[in-house]
Amino acid sequence: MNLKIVEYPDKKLREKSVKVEKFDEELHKLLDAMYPVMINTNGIGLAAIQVAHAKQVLILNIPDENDEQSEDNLIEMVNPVITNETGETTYQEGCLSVPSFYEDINRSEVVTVNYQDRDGNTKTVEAHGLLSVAIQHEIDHLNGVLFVDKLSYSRRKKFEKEYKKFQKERNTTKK
Ligand code: Y12
Ligand code: CO
Repeated sequence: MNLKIVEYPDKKLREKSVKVEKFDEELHKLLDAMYPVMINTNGIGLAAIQVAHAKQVLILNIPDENDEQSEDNLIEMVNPVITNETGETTYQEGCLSVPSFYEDINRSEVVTVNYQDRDGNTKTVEAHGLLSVAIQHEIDHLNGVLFVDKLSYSRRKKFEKEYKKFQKERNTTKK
């Protein structure tokens, strides 16, 4: 499966992802193909819509205390739903679909998430810290929401201007 990251402002990123009903080989192939895309681009989280598949699927691989990513810590979530959220936190977020931009975003501090694994088994996790923030960021993707949508009017304006400049510069330096 050849997957390519969809980048802002592509309208595909605004699609609402559909609930997964079949936990079959096609789902497994998608999950397997998403992992190298995320790792090879230094990502810690990736939703299926970011590789043009509108399914309620996301993967996360949070670096350990030595700042290393291990496949042992890979979390695959299918049909995730936040069932409880408490507190507030601010984290500087980035997104593989919005390359080169990092912004402080306010989120819930702790979230409880119900989801299914690749075989359809039901799981629950209570997430804190970066895992909590990354889960909220990725679940937003399943609803067509991007972290830049959460910026104030003035920060969003500034972002749009800088992003256009970034895209232009990248296109002129492309071989
Ligand atoms: C805070 C909240 C949520 C997340 C999870 C999703 N974001 C990422 O995994 C972002 C990765 C990222 C990687 C980049 O590096 C490359 O593309 C090589 C990057 O830099 C550039 O685009 C130049 C930007 C974002 C994470 C944190
Ligand atoms: Co993202």
